[in-house]
Amino acid sequence: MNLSKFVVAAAAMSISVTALGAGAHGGGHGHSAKTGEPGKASDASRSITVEMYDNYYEPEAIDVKPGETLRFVVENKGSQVHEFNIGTPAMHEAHQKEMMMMVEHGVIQGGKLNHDMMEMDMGSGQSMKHDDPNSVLLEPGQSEEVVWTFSEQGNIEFACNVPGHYQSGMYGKVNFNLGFK
Ligand SMILES: [Cu+2]
Repeated sequence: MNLSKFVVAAAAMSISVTALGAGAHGGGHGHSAKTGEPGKASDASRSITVEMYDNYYEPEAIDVKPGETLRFVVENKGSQVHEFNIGTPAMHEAHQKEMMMMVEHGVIQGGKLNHDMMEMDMGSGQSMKHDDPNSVLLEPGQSEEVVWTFSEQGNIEFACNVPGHYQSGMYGKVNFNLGFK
């Protein structure tokens, strides 16, 4: 293989690895230090119901004590597929590109998820499964739980990264509040 072919192949490969890795975005990525880590329901100090609509959350913000474990009961009350994802703004931005790919591949179709497509092997064991512990992706009417142990501080938002939703305001602030009980 001559050099220019190699460069093209390498470039193509790095794009697909990024994109597919994104689709599977197998948990962690070492982001956990910034936002926290998956928690155990038995450690949760509170349970918070988060309702998702088109395109906003109720409540619009959450107060947490530094290091607190919360159990979120996430309900999609909208007519579109929505996500509840705990992360930094930069993580959400990166995840929006992955979700765009899920739309382009027909994994997310407005108010429906193509579960067969999500399971499909995209090569090298990668799939478009959406199974990170810091997020749930729900069809209208679905409800799922997320248990998360928050870090001590940080710039953290819960957000929906379905294309266009974050931009139309579907995110909320996690406020670290020492005095919060
Ligand atoms: Cu949404």
